[in-house]
Amino acid sequence: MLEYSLLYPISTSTRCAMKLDGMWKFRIDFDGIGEKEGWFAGLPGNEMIPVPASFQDFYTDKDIREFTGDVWYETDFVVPAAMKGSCVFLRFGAAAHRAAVYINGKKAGEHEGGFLPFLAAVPEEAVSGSLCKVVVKVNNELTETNIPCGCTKVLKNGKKISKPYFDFYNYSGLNRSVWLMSLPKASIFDIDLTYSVSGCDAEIGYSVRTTGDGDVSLSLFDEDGKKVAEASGSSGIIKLSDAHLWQVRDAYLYRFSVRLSSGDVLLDTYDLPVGIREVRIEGTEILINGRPVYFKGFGKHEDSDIVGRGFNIGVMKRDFELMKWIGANSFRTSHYPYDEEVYRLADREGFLIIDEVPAVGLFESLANFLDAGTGKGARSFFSKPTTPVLLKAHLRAVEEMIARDKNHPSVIAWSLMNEPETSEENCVPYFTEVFNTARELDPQKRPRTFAMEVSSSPEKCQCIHLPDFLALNRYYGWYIKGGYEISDAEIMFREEMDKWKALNLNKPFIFSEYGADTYPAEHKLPSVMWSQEYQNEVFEMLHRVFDSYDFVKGEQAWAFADFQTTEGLMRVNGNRKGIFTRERQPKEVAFLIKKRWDSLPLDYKSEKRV
Ligand code: GCB
Repeated sequence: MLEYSLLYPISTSTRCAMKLDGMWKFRIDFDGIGEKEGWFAGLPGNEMIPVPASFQDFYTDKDIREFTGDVWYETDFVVPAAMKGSCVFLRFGAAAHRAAVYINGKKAGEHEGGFLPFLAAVPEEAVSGSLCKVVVKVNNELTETNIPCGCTKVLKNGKKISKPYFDFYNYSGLNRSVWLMSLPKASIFDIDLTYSVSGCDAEIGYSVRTTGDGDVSLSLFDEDGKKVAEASGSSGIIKLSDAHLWQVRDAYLYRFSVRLSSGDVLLDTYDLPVGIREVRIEGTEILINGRPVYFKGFGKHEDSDIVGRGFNIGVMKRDFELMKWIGANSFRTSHYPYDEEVYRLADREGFLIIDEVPAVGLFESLANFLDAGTGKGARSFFSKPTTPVLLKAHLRAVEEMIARDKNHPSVIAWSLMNEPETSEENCVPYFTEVFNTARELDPQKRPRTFAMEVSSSPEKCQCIHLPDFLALNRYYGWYIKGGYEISDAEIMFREEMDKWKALNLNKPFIFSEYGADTYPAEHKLPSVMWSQEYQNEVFEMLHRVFDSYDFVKGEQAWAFADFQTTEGLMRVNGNRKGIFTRERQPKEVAFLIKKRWDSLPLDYKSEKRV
């Protein structure tokens, strides 16, 4: 159980939440002297930087952009009188990859893992209305004992460099909002919800965990603000006849309002948007409210110009508009859980999310993604002396992700790893523990999966039995037999699919990645690799294969938009497999995909089609 509540920060009559976003003081610890010189009590200099944002792309100096080590942030705040008598916290949406928080010079919290929130308690003496100082030391070094995996190298000139085992730039810093928030001494700590839907009738199972004594009661309001149900007790079942269900791209959100009281005194109250929907897998079908769904969408990144992986609310809005335009209904939060705003908007818009924990780079190779298409053998990642430490960090991230995201109707599955090494038996205990933990922690017992690279083949993968549906990342026509050899790529792809079919797993498959790098300015007749025309050919070929296998129940193209990566021979200022450019404009292939997705019914290929 987590030591603090990860309920999204909101203000109600009993709790306050305010953002501390804006310009913070900033200092890069080039010489590793910050600790010794007591920077935790206040930073030297006057350099300022926006929060939330990655620090890398603001500066013109490459030594800053590539800096690997500690960077320090500082701001002042005052605890408002309204928070007096409450427990006061700072809540960090994310600090990549590890952080230590100091309030008025004293350590107030620390956290490892760069994509999930954590809280630091504001000490009581600071809650007096006087000016407080928060200093945060953020470290961005990659290791094999935390996720995402990578390492740090030292150049001959003594400077450090990050070597990710994954294909996205190691953007870091305070990438998400920082909140000052207060909770009453007796408060609502966590809420679990489960749904069972039968026709128009629904049962909502609830369980509310509190700190301190008090009685729990709750009300359910519809979108018009009308109360449709009430209940009391910390757990129970609400029955709703004629429920308005949350459907794919047709969302409906009730307001679930929880109260904790002692007699007539209201101790705490919390409101949660709730979408009533049931997720089930039956044979090769993925069912939402009993209806088969074919997934259309993307693997994405949180990545944009200037702010890097910093949350950018405007870019988020544009991304949702583009996904609606192209006819998508889903996405995977590759390769880490995204900002909470993304899930809130997906709840509102009716998108399905496969929520991915940041377990990427679990592969004995300095660039896992380069092996992703080649099937190149690799030594196991899961029998090193450091494996138990890695597993602990991985399980903690699973716990934090599920605690944070379990109540979003949009979240319909967990992706527990991206492209791990699976061909040696010693990965099985590791995987089993991760899969079991997710099942145990999720009150809704949502489907679990992991994204499989090509060496996780029908013959070699040792973990096929674990996922509830299979998610394949495949690059036929790009890493495998690209260009004029594309006809061989199609044959090889079909051979692989025939082998999956022969296994008769009776589970749904989705393609969680496929695509081709394309430079938007490049046109060529006849096509060559990297041209717009070639990206179209690859997608036409892949679509033909997807359409030939009924157990394929979805396609999520790689990637939604071009994104920044570590520089190298394989990347032209980033990964160019975007269907949209990094500026969020369509490449040619976007029109081809739109035509297809607009025409595919939601229950495409379902045996239950009427
Ligand atoms: C993959 C990885 C993804 C890469 C992609 C590529 O398999 O999961 O992170 O960006 O391949 O483009 O190589």
